[in-house]
Amino acid sequence: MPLLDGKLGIVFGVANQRSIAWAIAKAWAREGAKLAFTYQGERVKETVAELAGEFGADTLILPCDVTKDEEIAGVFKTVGEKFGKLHLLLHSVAFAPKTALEGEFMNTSREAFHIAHDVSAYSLVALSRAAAPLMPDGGSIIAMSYYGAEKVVPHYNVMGVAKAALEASTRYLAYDLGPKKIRVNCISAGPVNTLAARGISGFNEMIKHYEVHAPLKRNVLPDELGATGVFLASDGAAAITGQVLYVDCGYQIMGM
Ligand code: 0WE
Repeated sequence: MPLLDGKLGIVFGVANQRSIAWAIAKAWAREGAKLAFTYQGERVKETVAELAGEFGADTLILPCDVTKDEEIAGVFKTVGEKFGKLHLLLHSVAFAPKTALEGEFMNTSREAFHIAHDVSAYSLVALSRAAAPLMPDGGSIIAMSYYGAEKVVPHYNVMGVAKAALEASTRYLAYDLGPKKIRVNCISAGPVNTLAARGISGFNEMIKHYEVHAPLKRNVLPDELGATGVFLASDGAAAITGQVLYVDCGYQIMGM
């Protein structure tokens, strides 16, 4: 029996085939979940439609800029009408202005700080609040994080601060939603070569650094993040909430 048979889910953050959100969505679908997708901006609409079309021509695909309350309300109104309820939500959305990921953290502008936190952290709070009424049977909410939330990773800068806010938000949401049997967890992934990683100077060096220093001597594969996504969504993780799971080939345990 598939692990997510009959589960209804929504996935935020597919941009293309390499997206972590896509790897987790594929794994969820393979285990029997029925999924809706959102996309950010007309530029990726076509790509998401082509990918999500793999699950049938009737797959729900909705626009959502997570900084717009009306768009979030629209998404959950439509999902309520088409699905009736929801069990799974994946948050795989982050953005900071490019200039804030270069140079010194100290020089982060008020505007860049605001944008990074609005898109990458507050959005989890807004999406969870909107999803909860559609999860009367309980549910599993998963957000993607990164090690830069807890230790300094040069140039990750304001994204590290926003991921720290995301992880803390995960804990407070887990407390609020626990009585409703809704679990909220983060997957802290090692570096993955996605669109979000492209153009980040030194990214290839970071990949090599993990191969040398992570206990498993390699980098995490998208399919492995998919498998962790399935686990956290499944009853195997029924007693796990408010946690940050490191899926990073062990890198996070190292002191040197
Ligand atoms: O969370 C991320 C990246 C998120 C991200 C990426 C971009 C690139 C394009 C957020 N905002 C933007 N804005 C853009 O204009 N990661 C975990 C990947 C990542 O990004 C880094 C990393 C790693 C790892 C940036 C600097 C240093 C390391």
